[in-house]
Amino acid sequence: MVERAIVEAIKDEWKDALFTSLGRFPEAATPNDRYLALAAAVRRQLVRRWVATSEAYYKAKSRTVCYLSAEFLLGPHLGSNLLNLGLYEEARQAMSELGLDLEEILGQEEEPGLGNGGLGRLAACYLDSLATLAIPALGYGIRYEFGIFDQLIHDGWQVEKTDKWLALGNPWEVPRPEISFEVGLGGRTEGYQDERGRFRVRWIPDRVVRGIAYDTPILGYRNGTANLLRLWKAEATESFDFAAFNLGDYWGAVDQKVGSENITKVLYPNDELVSGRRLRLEQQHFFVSCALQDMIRICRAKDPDLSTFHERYAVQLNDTHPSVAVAELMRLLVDVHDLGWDQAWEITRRTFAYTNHTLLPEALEKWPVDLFASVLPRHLEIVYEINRRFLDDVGRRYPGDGERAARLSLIDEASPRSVRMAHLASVGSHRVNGVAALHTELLKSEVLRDFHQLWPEKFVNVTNGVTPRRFLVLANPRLSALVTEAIGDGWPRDLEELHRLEPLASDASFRERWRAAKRANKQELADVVRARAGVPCDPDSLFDVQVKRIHEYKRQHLNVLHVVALWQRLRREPRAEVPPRTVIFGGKAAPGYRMAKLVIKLVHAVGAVVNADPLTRDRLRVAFVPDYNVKNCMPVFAAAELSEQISTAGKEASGTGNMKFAMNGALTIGTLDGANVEIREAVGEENFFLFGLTVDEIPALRAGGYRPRTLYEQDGELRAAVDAIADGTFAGGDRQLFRPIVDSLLGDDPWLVTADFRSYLECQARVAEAYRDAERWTRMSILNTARMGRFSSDRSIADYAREIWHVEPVPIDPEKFRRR
Ligand code: F58
Repeated sequence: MVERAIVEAIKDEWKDALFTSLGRFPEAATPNDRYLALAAAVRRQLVRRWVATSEAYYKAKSRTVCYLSAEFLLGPHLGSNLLNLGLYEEARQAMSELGLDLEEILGQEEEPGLGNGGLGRLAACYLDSLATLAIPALGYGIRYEFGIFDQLIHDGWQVEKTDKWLALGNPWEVPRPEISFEVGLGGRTEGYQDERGRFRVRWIPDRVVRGIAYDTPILGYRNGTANLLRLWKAEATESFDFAAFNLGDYWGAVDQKVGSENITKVLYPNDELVSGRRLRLEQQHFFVSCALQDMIRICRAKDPDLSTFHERYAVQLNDTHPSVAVAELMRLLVDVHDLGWDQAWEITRRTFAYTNHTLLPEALEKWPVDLFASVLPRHLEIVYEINRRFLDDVGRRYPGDGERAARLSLIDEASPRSVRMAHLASVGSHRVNGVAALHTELLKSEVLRDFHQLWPEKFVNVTNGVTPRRFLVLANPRLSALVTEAIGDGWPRDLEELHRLEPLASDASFRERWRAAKRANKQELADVVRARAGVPCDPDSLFDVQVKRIHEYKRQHLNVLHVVALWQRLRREPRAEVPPRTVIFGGKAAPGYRMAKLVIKLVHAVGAVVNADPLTRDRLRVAFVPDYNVKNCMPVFAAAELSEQISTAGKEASGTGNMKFAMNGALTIGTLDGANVEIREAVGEENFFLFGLTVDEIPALRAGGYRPRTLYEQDGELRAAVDAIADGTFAGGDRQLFRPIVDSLLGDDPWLVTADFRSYLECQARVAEAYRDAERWTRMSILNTARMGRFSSDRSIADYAREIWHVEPVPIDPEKFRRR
């Protein structure tokens, strides 16, 4: 039911904004003006909640969660703000009465792509849930001028284009030039005696940059809460260095300004590879220092005494990227605010908690000591002092065990010596968590084993979750409407209510409607695929989807091998009873990751041949949808029927795409990896397609002298598929192009693609068999959605709040934010 008065108000506010803030009359408005005008109307409602929330938090004196993350992959704001305000339908109506189309206006928004993938998107889901659970919280991060690159495809190859998300203005942020802090870089330290005769250290940086706060309100779901995401932009302390300017060195003067602003220019586009770049360390220190100085400012505004800092703040480190915070808080407390080391250390440890997101060794951050010293000389001294005290404790616990001490040390002594950021984060935090049950177990038994032996009580698991508001309500309006009709409208805030759909899985007419919703979604995606990938596809075929960053451990190439094998089988056995399939890929490759880029090329190359084959084109299609991002993923989750979660066991920390698919009623084909394990438990093993080696089986395989070539020789289908890739079938006869992929499959096979091929192929056959029975498939699909309630990020945040942060909600009085 749309409320008439609200529709009128939105229309008035839209016209008013168009006129007063944009200086346009409706007929002259560009698409961007129309979007900005609606955003302005929505913003008024947002601000009302924002003020009510700040006031409530100010009075409540409750503990505040600070989520420190180098990435927040937010996605477009307008749609989710309308949804959270409960104004979506009213806005649609208002726009339509103005002769405009809401969906078109929503499409105009450039998303803030301030993250690479799962980790950044998780941070965004957590902000959504923190606000929805009315938990006082601030997100702190970096306002990158250029976010994750846009992906273009030229001749099957990825080409990167800079993401100019700010070019047309950003109506959601509020610059706060009065909230700004200086951040030092480089230079040296010196000792001195303070007025009380104590030895102190001061840092004399050789560069100082200024961080300016930019605030974006983050709404809770229809509860009046608006928390804050505070992103920092780097500026020069003085626009011009006047000394240099006056000496006639104009370039020198401007250079310094440009150098400072570079710090927040661009997001590093690597997903799992960490490269030790100076600018990246500067970025990390920059935002962390601004955030901590900001917390101290707020804390001291009420009470100059910092001894209860940890009672006022719970600071979560989203991976090690912000972990220099451990040293920076020590520096601020000891050097600047004059606390003793022991007291400062107690506060620091009780403030921080650390989330690990990876098991891949190449993704564990380590900074060469020389580089660290040249950017953060004082912090290095502090790290050494933390380490000295820590290793003393270790020595007392394990006398004479030098090897253990070397393994635990914050410093890796292997050349070049480096600072192990995961160790700094673990020592400086009171809790360390993994992001899925299996991942946490592997952290305890492998990556952080020695720390777990030292402090078993420090380790907890918090399985990831995703926000159902964006990934179900907004992404899949058809299914959402059906669910609401069946079980009422409480489920977006309490996703466990989806369980009430279970009995409906055996209701034939409900199944029929469920299928109809999915079918309409598939038609919509088919249109997108045709428009954006140039591939027509049959909406009645099985939509088999793998979208995520392109990475060898995620094994898109295993999926491609199946496509090739299926194609060859269809050619061999034209009468084979297998349902038609459309295999859809999407995802970005890190610009420097050659293998990943080659996999993208391979998908296109196989697609070009398969889609053109008159013998098979009605039964198999392959498409790569370019520029996968938060905006583009929505129709994909809504339409998918089969979700590919096929990483090598033990490599995917959790995965969150797996959750988005299953919530939307896709069935998963997956390995026992990351959160797949828990998803399978939740939805029931009979509703999940499992294949592949398990974490426990892999060492035995390797120890037994695993030879991929033997499998290749013995398995005819594997051989034929690999041969086709090798012999130029998909490369116009070129045998060199895909050689690196073939060599990897038959050489070391580091990701066990060859090893898992047979099991995957058989599992895909079971998928095909199940799909032929539409009623059975639909039943499984409904049960998947019904049982995914625990993968809401609301549950994850409730876990963090209870087990790690010890924070309580501060709900907002509805009287304070009602319209008008
Ligand atoms: C991802 N990590 C994990 N890292 O791979 C995924 O399993 C998990 O579900 C997700 O985190 C959330 O916990 C990830 O996305 C990055 O993108 C980093 C960016 C900065 C450089 C290092 C990797």
